[in-house]
Amino acid sequence: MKLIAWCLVISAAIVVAPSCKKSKSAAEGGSQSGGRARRTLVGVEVTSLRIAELPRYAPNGEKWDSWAPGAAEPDVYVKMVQLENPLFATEVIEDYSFSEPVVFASGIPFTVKAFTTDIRVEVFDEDGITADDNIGYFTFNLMKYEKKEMVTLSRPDGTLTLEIGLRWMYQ
Ligand SMILES: [Ca+2]
Ligand SMILES: [Ca+2]
Repeated sequence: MKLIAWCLVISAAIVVAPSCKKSKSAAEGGSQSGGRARRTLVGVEVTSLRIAELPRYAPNGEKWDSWAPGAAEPDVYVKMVQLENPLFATEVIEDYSFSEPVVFASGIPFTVKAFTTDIRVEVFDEDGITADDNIGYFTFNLMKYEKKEMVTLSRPDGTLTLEIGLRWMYQ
């Protein structure tokens, strides 16, 4: 009985061995032919830009344009800067009413090519006569958000929140 059992094991091993070898070489071949270069990130498209929260009052407690009777609300725009070079600027939304989020459309979408470089995003109230009021800013790096569709930048106290929609472009 023992001898027969061994024979069975050996013959099974002979049957299995070539098939093992075959499947292994097939797997190797598969990894070679399927070894296309990994997709490389070539750019990040900003697909949307909006301000969900904006402080109603300047640091002095007054409205942003308290000097302008009848038009005391801010004239909002956003600038993006990389290494002190302008990357993008939105249109100005005049006398923002605070009734709904600020949604920018002009020039959007646009592509960020230097996506590993920090971006400073600044929110302003345009004034014209005097220097524009800097409402607030954030510095961030896109690579911290890789593959995410939205970056939300928010002050700890929640008074200023920016939402930036993203599309990741691979080649
Ligand atoms: Ca102002
Ligand atoms: Ca203004």
